[in-house]
Amino acid sequence: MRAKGLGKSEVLAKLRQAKAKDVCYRKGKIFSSMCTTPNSTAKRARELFVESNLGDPGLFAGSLQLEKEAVSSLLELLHAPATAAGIIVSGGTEANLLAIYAARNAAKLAEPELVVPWSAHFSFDKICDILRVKLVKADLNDKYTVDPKSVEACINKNTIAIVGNVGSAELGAVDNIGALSKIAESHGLPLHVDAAFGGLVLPFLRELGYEVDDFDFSLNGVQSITVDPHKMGQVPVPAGGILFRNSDATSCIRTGTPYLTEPFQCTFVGTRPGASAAAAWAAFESMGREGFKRTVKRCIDLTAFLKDRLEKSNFEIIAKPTMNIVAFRTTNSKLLVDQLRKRGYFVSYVPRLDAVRIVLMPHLTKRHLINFVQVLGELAKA
Ligand code: 0PR
Repeated sequence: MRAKGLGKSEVLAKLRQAKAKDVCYRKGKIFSSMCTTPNSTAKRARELFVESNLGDPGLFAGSLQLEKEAVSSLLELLHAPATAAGIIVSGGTEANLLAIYAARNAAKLAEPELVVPWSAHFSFDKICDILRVKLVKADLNDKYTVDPKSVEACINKNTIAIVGNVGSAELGAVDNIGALSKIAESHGLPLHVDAAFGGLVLPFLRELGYEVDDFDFSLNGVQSITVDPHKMGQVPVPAGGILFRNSDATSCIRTGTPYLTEPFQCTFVGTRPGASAAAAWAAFESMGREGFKRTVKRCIDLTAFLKDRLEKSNFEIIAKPTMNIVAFRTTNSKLLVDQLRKRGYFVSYVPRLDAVRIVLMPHLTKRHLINFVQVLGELAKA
């Protein structure tokens, strides 16, 4: 650290220099991220609540109120009963961690196992390592959704919970949560739904008239849901969400905090930003269902446009997109991703599918896609 501090303007100049090296969503070259340009009101909320620490909520009653209200909006959207509860956390990883932590502690088994789809997000690898739970991966069918028969075959006396995807990270694939819910109920197991991405897409797709099967608390086996405001909620990072059907579930993940303003915490982290809750609240209030519907429609229309262009260029689409993620294959997908990167484009290479993944987030426009497809065409010819 320097001995004598710099003036504010010098510090800001250095910050601007560093910021100039970051890629900006608005430039329309980030096709690999599930995050996006934040909602402007949510950004302002973040600034206003920058001091707030919900790790010690007795000091920040206003922030706590906003967290409760933001959680209520998510619970209502996902058809939770009155017994439900939730927390705004740091992201999908912490949300999934808390769900599995609660399931593991409730089950009290010596050799716990968790059944997840083969397509589960890599956060479950971390979670099972931390919690010392054996990770068991169920097979997928030809639509890249989990095969319920395989899930059932993976269940044994050590199983603590099963997980379903509502928007797999790689393809946006939606598992048959109805079938998983029945399996969970028949085995007396909790079903955790990872809707980190899809939880703020599917409810609006349904309102737009798309056929969407039940995937949330309307199914009795669903005991917890991850749904992240910092993905399709357009809330600044970090803002994740974990929802429990029954607030009793949080009693399994309580840690005593004897000298703080509240007697216990249920989160993995201690000090945590009230600004995340305030920003989520502000995004939900300022966009409302209408705003979300508009955003989702735009992203879905962009997805259909891109899929059509990719097909016309003879790329192999991996699975019919269910939401705003499309993946395709070409003779050398990895090389294509590297070449795009040299042209300033960020797309994901998914090794286990040997595919290129594109996430159509709200920061993208049709003009960006037209430019992108043109570059793809040039690379294909070269
Ligand atoms: N569950 C699902 C289904 C996810 O897609 C993700 C992250 C998580 C859980 C974990 O969430 P957090 O990263 O919030 O803890 N999905 C993105 C991915 O892995 C995360 C991401 C976002 C990656 C922006 C890159 C990026 O630029 O693709």
